[in-house]
Amino acid sequence: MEININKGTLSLVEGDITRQDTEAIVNAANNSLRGGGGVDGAIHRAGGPRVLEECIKIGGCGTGEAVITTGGNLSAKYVIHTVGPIYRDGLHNEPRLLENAYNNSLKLASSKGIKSVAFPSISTGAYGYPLEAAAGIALNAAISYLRGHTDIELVRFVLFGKKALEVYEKKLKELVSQAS
Ligand code: AR6
Repeated sequence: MEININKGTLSLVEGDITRQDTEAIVNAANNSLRGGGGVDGAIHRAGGPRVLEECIKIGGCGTGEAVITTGGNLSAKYVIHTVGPIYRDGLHNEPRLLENAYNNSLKLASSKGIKSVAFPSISTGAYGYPLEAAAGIALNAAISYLRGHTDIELVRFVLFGKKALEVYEKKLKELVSQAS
């Protein structure tokens, strides 16, 4: 599914974040930036040691913040590493922190002149954020960014599995119909 917003495109695809040809891909990292499982493991495996070396030099990343490295052996030129919140009960600032992770990643991409960014569904794996709620926050952040800025031309969400894609598609349809 793909929609145009202002001068940009918001697209939803099923797939593997490491295979994306966007200028930047976003990693669902942890505070240490030393790698892990899920998206983080896949990105470091595909990106190679250079990505980890740069992460170690940076030293760490706060929850909701974002940092950038090169893409190493990936097709993407850059990896933006962001840290989503660990979900407890939704009452510990998790929505705001998740929103910050998307917004700070987009701001960082913009500051580097990056025109296309692919995101995974941050916090919805090991960090346990309920998928539907996370989809709403992720999509709202991307929609707001594209409405307010024209520098980033493509924001793509890369969902792991058909079910996750369907949840995002349903949420995007709801958000678009509310807006019109
Ligand atoms: N491409 C796209 N999406 C993926 C891929 C992939 N290759 N692999 C998994 N997903 P997670 P988190 C989906 O756990 O919840 C790591 O250990 C997955 O189905 O990668 O933010 C870090 O080091 C899920 O929907 O990230 C942290 O410690 C989503 O990506 C912690 O996990 C995110 O799942 C971060 O947890």
